[in-house]
This record gives sequence, C-alpha cells and structure tokens, in this order.
Amino acid sequence: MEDKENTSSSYEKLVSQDLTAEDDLPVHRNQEHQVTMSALRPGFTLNHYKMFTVSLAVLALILLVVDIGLGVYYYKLTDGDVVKDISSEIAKLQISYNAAVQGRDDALKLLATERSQQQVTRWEHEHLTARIKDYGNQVERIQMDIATLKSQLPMIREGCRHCAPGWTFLSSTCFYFPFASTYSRTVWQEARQSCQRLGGDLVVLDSRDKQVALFNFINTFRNPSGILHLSGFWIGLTDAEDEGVWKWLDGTKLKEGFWSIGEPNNVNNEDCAAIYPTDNPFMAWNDAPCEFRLKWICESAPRSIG
Ligand code: 2F8
Ligand code: CA
Repeated sequence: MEDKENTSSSYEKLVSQDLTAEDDLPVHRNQEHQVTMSALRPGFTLNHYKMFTVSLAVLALILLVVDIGLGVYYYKLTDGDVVKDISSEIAKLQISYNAAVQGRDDALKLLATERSQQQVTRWEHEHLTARIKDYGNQVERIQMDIATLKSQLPMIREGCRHCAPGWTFLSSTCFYFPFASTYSRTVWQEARQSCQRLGGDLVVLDSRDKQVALFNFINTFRNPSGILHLSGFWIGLTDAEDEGVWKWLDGTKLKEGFWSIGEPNNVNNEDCAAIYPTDNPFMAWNDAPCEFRLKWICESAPRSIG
C-alpha cells in the first residue's frame, strides 16, 4: 500500500513536474520554432509572413483587374467605334491633303503665269524707257531748231545779214550755243578754241541788251533742281593777266558787270567769268577757276549776203 502511495505520489510529482514542464513548453517550443524561422529570415515573424502573403494576394487581384480592363479596352479598340473613327479621320485627312496638294499646284501655275507676265511688263518698261530717252533727245533737237528759226526772224527783218548754219541771231549778233548733250562741259581755254574753230570767239557781253537777250535764252534751259555752279556758261571775260582787272577778249576793260551778289570773289584763284541762269538778269555772273568745266557760248558777227 505504501508502495502504491509512493508510486502514486511519484507519479503526481512526475505529472506535476511534467505539467510544470508543459507550462514551460509553449514558450520553450515557440522559442525553438522561432529559432528555426529566424534561421530562415532574420527579424521576420509569422505575422510578417502573413502580411506578405496577403499583400501578394492583393497584388495578384489588382493585376487580374488590370488584365481584365486591358482586355476590354483591346476588344473595344479592335472591334468598336474607335477603329471606325480613326478610319474616317484618316479619310478626312487624305481629302484635306489632296486639296492642299491641288491648291499648291494651282498656286505654282499662277506663279508661273505671273512671272511670264512680269517678264513681258519688264520688256515693255525697257522699251518705253528707251522711247522716252529718244523723245528727250528729239525735244532737245526741236528746242534747238525753234531757237534757230526764231533767230531767223530778226535776220529776215534786217534784210541780207545772216548767221552761219547752227548759229542763232539775237540782238543783232550771231550766237552759238553748244547746249546739246553731245557737247560736254570743258575748261575755259578749250571752250574758247572751240568757238574759234567755228569762226567766232567766246561771247562779249558789253551791253545790257546782249546780257538780257542771252540771259533769257539760257534761262529757257534752266534746270531748277540742278547744281547752280555747274550750270554756268563761259563768257569771253578774264582777269588772268592782272588780278582784279577784268577784260573782254577784244582787250577792252569791263565797264558794267552783271555779277551775282558777292562776286567776283576769286576763291581758289578764279580768273574766268561765266553767266548762270538765275532769277535776276543783272546778277548772273560769277568768277570761277579757268580749269573748271562748264558749257560755253560763242559769238560771231553776222555775215552779209553778196
Ligand atoms: O558761293 C559762291 C561760290 O560758289 C562756288 O563755290 C562753292 C563757286 N565755285 C565754282 O563755280 C567752281 C564760286 O566761284 C562762288 O564764288
Ligand atoms: Ca566766284
């Protein structure tokens, strides 16, 4: 009996020990388990793995939804109105493109027509310019003819006195005006020799009548927009021999001069005189350097017929 009791108490002890051990066991086992897991992934607990698994499931679900969405979209794209819309848009664009190409071709044709028309206009312009120049030369010749014819009138009135062809009879004297554009401006000495070759000399303006007659004549050729000091005409008056003493080519001293205001001023050694188209016939002379280039006026005595 005692033995049985011993046995029983021993058993309870053992059970109690074992129970005590059981109480410790979950911790112990968990620790063991945790040790095993920790060995796989340091710092990861079971909860972590659970969360990881759930996340994977959610991700898979999202991918499934996206996949279904793309499938639906693809279906609509290939089968639905979108394709029709795009086709009709392409057709419209093709029409617009064709219209643009047509427009460009039309514009190119128009440009070619305009260019050839422009060429014709340019030719016409050149032709007309040449004709205008011809008319200008004709006007110049006609003006000279009119002046010559006018000069015949007093000559006819005076009877048998006349001027050589090309000379103009004015104020009982024959004048030669080398005004045509064929004569270019020249220095005083060369102008004088030109007159002498024609049987005369540079003009002597020793009377008011001659001055006025000549002044009026040159004023008909006046160019108001021209440069005044280039528009003069050499006359037969010089102070080259004795500065300040003006003499005509026949050797007579100047009595009455028709100088412009402030002239003669001898700037840069001006020893030769010229008449200019101005506003006042009695203020129309200037002294200029004899080497300056101007037009000139010749004079000769009328000839008697017979
Ligand atoms: O202003 C008068 C002055 O004008 C010209 O010089 C700028 C004349 N020169 C010629 O004609 C070369 C001067 O003679 C004249 O006095
Ligand atoms: Ca001068």
